[in-house]
Amino acid sequence: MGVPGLWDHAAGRRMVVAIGMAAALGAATTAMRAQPEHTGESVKSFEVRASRFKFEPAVLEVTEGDTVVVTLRSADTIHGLAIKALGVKVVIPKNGEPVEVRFVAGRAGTFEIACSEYCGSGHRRMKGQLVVAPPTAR
Ligand SMILES: [Cu+2]
Repeated sequence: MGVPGLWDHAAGRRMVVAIGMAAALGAATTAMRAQPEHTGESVKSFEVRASRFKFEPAVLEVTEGDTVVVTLRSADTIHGLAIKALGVKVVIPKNGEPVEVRFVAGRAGTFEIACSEYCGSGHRRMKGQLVVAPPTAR
């Protein structure tokens, strides 16, 4: 059933695009009326544990426009969290003290999270991802 499956998938994609356009039109109309936005923008909070040589969880999923609050703790030494594409950078102290970083996920895409403090032999592979989905109609 490979071919019908593909067709179904294509139809699904077209549906998603149509919904997206309807949402964009809706947003424009809303803006003209100076009503509050209904794009689902919200605060997304995460607790991330940093240790040699990983972030847990490694993948953070949010929606464009969300305010992202990440509380970071190190399980061992000094680490850092940097999302270069979004200008985010914070040092995570080694004593397990929580540090909070807050930013707005201003654009959709997949952005690399890297450790910004040299923490040992695996420092370069200490990576994560911030996945910012485009806004959807709700
Ligand atoms: Cu590190």
